[in-house]
Amino acid sequence: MSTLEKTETLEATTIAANTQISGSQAVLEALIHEGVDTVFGYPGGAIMPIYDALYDYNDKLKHILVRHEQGGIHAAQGYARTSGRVGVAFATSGPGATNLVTGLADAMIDSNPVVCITGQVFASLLGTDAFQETDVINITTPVTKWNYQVTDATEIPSVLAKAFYIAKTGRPGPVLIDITKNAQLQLFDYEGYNKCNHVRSYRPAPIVRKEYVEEAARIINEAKKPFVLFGQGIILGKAEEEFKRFIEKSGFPAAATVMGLSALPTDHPLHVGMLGMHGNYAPNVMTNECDVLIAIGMRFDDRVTGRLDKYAKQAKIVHLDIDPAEIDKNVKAAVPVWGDCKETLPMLTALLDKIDHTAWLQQFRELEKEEIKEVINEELNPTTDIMTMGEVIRELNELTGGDAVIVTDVGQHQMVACRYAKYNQSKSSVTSGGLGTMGFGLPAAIGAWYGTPDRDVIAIIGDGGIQMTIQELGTIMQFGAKVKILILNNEFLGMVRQWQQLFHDKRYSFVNITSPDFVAVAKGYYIDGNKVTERKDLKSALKTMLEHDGSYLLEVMVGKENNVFPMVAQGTSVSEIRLK
Ligand SMILES: Cc1ncc(C[n+]2csc(CCOP(=O)(O)OP(=O)(O)O)c2C)c(N)n1
Repeated sequence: MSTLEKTETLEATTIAANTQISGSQAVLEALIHEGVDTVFGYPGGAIMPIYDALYDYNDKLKHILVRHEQGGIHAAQGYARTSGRVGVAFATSGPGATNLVTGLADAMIDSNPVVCITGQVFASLLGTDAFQETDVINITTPVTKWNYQVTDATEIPSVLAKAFYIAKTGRPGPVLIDITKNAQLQLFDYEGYNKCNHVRSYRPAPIVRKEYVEEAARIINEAKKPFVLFGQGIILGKAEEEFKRFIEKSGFPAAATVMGLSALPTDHPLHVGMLGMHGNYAPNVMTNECDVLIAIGMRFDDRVTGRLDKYAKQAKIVHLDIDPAEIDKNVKAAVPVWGDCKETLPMLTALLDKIDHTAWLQQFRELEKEEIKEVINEELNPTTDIMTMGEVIRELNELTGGDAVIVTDVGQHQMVACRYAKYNQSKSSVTSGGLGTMGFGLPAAIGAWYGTPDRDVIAIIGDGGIQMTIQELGTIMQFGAKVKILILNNEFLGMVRQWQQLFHDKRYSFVNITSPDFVAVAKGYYIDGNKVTERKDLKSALKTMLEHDGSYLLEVMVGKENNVFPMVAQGTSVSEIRLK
């Protein structure tokens, strides 16, 4: 559609300026102007005027009624992650609003652009402990990029414009707008909607300092052993192509953080694996061998750095990030390249000398062989009858060819999926990286599917995590999201059990978790499913799941006490990574 056609359509579907409308209508008008097509939400007393107005927007806005507000915000996050657009969630005041908090914290730490709209009690009742009154602004201040309470409808258009602008620009993040009921009901003279493109004292895209780029290029050009670490910043900056050109010019080995997965196709010859606690052997070891560490759009999370005082001490660090707060936060940079990597990467690439780093890359490949021999072979092609999570992912790769969106929950299955899943294209990995929120997987997969309904979306979830938000099967049932749910059941809270085994003398304290008949539960929601207990049935069961036209739940029984290796034990250095 051309810009002209788009504008005409927008004019035809939105309310003209100089009309009297309610605050609630103004909210929905703002969403239409911002290009929102899907909202995940749950109604209640304090947001009823907005839901009443929504009744007339049925043809313009899809509203997905989730089964819990946490599900709503995780779905909005999943939507944002696969679509690259802002996810939107509605909730009522009080318990509705507080149910958003985990998702806000998750979106904050993982930089997801999300706008939440909560209803609030009448302004006249604020501070009186009114029914379902909660101070959501104070509760959510540390877990939002911005929040604001509206008590007068005339503010709604400009506040929502600002909300969308702040959520999606710079380092993206969640915004919460709390709207009192009187403001939702209030009629006012609507002056039309103007998108926001500037907020005083907020600099989303810094002016890039050329001298820093030049200094970074000088250091990189002198490097004998350069190593690139890439994070989600590449995806958020829509800089996948710029990144590829950057590493390909001189052949830099590059490793992904969990959040950076899929920014570069997994089988790219310069992709040397995943960083972090359960990442690959070579990138962890080589972090302490390289002479220049080029970190792009990543934040040196403790799961990536391991023991900080032994982290890459020999290397000069070049850190490219859009958020100045990340520079020098955990790891001191020799050169900070503050800016949008879509802009800084081409500047840097232009200054690179063409240097052959094949021999250096080969060192990564040698270490990789060790990991294959010690860990990967047995995980992907086990020699016992007990099924492994790794072989399930291998089979899945073979069937999808790496084209699916892989959403995970949190735990061993997450680390195994992140280690072994293949990704051919960007925005294909959706996981709770920073907060590690169990219960994220199922609702995030629903949102991920709405964000990209033409792709296969596979939610890989543990038997523990699925039970945290299993109610969202109801959302799938009602709205028909085509999500494939793959439960890897080890009959334990596996990741905690692994730690208890390795670091607490195998004192298994409350990690034994029993499960319902998941397939029967799914069938109760009219979702088809199957359970696999033997290897001989695995491939055909996965095939049936993928070929099924609609949502599907497949439970696979895997080894109860299998561990995820390699592992950088907490408090140790990345180069002390254990293979067993
Ligand atoms: C909301 C929440 N509570 C607790 C934890 C701590 N935790 C991390 S992994 C894990 C076990 C997950 O078990 P399961 O879902 O069965 O997955 P598995 O590790 O077995 O693959 C727990 C309890 C968490 N990450 N999130």
